[in-house]
Amino acid sequence: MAEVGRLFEEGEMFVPEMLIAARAMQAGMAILKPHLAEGEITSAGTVILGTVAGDLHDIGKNLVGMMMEGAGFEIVDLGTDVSADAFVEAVREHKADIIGMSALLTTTMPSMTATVEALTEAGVRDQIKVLVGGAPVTQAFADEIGADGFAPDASSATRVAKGLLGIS
Ligand code: B12
Repeated sequence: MAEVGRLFEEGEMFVPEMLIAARAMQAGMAILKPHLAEGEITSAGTVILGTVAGDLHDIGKNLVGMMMEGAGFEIVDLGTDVSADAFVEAVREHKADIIGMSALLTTTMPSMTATVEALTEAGVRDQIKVLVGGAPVTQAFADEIGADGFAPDASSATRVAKGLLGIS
């Protein structure tokens, strides 16, 4: 999947090919997982993923989840139209390391701001890294709302997530 990500970033592979590769990887993981669980292999970390309130786009988010899973992360996918409260609830319920928020509409980007504020109000902001992405989202916007990271695509999302947790 790392190679697929590299080829995607270089413009040699496209979204459908990435989806096919991710699906093949998931099928392989389903076979390997029970054996990996028996061994000493530990998870890279837990990521809560969701498309923010008011937004139903999930193709990019799902791709991010698949790539991260391929890199060894545990994914808790909250789906689409996820409220700030639901993100806060999930942080409390799962011992997660990262929240990954996706927004595809300029009109739903403020839901990211609201979620970061809700995390702070709930007193859990310090426990978790916030990663944002989606076509209209930029590094400048991520900085503005106090997110810890931004990535423009699924392969760099995995790299940034690892960086946030200090994994090379
Ligand atoms: C497919 C699609 C839909 C589908 C969604 C199906 C689904 N299950 O997702 C449907 C038909 C439902 C839809 C509906 C609407 N859509 Co629409 N849709 C698109 C479309 C064509 C493709 C989006 C997509 O999947 N791209 C492919 C994925 C792989 O790319 P991606 O999402 O950007 O994700 C990558 C990165 O952004 C990043 N990433 C994504 N999430 C995350 C999260 C994290 C944490 C990180 C680190 C990275 C990351 O990594 C991903 C993989 O590399 C875009 C146009 C376009 N060309 O982008 C319009 C688009 C996003 N839609 C648009 C609009 C306006 C709408 C509607 C409002 C239309 C309407 N009037 O009803 C509704 C809104 C519904 C809602 N409330 O959400 C506009 C948004 C305009 C704007 N600036 O806000 C767009 C840009 C079309 C346009 N040019 O007008 N849409």
